Amino acid sequence: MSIALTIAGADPTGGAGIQADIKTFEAFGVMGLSAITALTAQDGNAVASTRPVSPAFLKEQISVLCKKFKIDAMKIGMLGTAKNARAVTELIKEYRLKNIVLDTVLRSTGGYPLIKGDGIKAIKEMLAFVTIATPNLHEASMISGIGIKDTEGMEEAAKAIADFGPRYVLLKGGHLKTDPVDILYDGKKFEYFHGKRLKGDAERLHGTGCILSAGIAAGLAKGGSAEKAVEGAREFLMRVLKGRR
Ligand code: PXL
Repeated sequence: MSIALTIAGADPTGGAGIQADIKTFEAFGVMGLSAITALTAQDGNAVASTRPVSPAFLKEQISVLCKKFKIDAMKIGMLGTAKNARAVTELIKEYRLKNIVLDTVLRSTGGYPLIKGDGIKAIKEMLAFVTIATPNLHEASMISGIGIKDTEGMEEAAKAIADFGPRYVLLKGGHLKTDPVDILYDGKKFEYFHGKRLKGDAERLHGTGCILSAGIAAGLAKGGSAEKAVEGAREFLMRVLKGRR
């Protein structure tokens, strides 16, 4: 059985974070390991507060797992603090970890910050070591410094983010005013994944980024290409959303 590790925050509602990632790994038939970056108190609509763990303890959780298991792929989500992000980057180098999906989480849908300190700088430093970064429009703007209104802006921002070193950038256009489209950039060409506008409140859409990035990591763990992993994760996410009210 392939093994995937999620490094992310805990969501008591189970809709996002570690809990959503483990459920996703299971659905893909991949064994799921987890290292918790932070606890959150939330109700699926709004985050009330967060308690990041220390970088030393986060490193210990990951190191213990790396020594025991052969990790085929990993997903990194909410990091809690810039210090935690730097700790994870150090471990990626130390254990030469591969097949890494970085969901560049900066804040919750409701606007609550999910990384304290200079999170953007720490995430930029991590980008050089990841396989696929999956920013949404807001995160892509913050990382690239480019305001994004349309797919042209998305392509420009994807190129700027690719300059930090990830092998692929999947820029998620779910918040576009037009029909949503995700754009996968491999450093040379763009692949468009068209979707339908999803109806629903924040609660229904809570955790969609987590599920997508975990699904991609599961696809990579099983040995699939980045393109196929993105396709598989998008299909899985659509099925999950259809089952939600
Ligand atoms: O979707 C961003 C996110 C990631 N991780 C955790 C979260 C959230 C949003 O609320 O709670 C743990």
